Amino acid sequence: MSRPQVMGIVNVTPDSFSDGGRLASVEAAVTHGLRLVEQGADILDIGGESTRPGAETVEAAEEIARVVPVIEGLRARWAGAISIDTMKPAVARAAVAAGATLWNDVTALGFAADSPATAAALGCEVVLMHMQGEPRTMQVDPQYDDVVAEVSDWLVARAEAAMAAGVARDRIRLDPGIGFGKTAAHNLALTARLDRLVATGFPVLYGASRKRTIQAIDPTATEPDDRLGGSLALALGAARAGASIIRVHDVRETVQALAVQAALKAAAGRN
Ligand code: PMM
Repeated sequence: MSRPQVMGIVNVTPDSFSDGGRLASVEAAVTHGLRLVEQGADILDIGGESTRPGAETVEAAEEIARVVPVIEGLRARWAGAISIDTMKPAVARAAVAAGATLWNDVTALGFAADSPATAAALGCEVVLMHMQGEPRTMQVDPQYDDVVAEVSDWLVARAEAAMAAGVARDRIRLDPGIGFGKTAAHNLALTARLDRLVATGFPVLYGASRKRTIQAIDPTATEPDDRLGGSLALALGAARAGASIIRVHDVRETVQALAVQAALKAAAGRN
């Protein structure tokens, strides 16, 4: 029974450098990634710059120093798909040279003028994500007339721009960007009507793991760690709508929930 692919999140950001220095944090990130693979992750997403609301930006050289040793460490021990979560072409180039196979760009190849040409030259898979505004200020007052149509139309236009620059159609995945310049109502509408994005024909990536939208529904879930139940509910909804990749922190629980949903669907089909 088919289920969406599960992308496990491996963050390599400064808080993980607090003690032991960079080498210890590289080892910790590689160990964490391999644990996610054991738990059933199909793809590992390596990120060296936080894109959380209010986050500050990082220089390319620093980002490369954070992510490349982790990608090399994983590549030496695992043959599966490795994704680099970056908006910078220089970081994407270094990551692909180290063994990454997918460029996950929250700016949909819009951050740098040479992003689309870089993606074309690298020939890797590319995730084009929708964001309104930029991480530092995107949650101030997001506005849409019809969020579902606007996000879908914008992403298809970005896909066309990428193809015009030479990116092959079958390399492109689209992502509505849950939490990126959106209210909780916007995020719920995008999730409930994810079928609309799936209908574009591009594989869809969906990521709502531990995000604040869950707290808007359950006000007691003030910490990211409190949001597992909501994360699973959103992942299952996205899978039912036809998402191809689900990006999560809690791989084991998500793989299990998706497997149970797929088994229920199969059982319903037999009766
Ligand atoms: N969310 C975050 C970071 N990168 N990439 C994609 N494609 N889609 C997302 O929804 C996404 C992303 C922020 O979440 P985190 O800080 O919990 O990783």
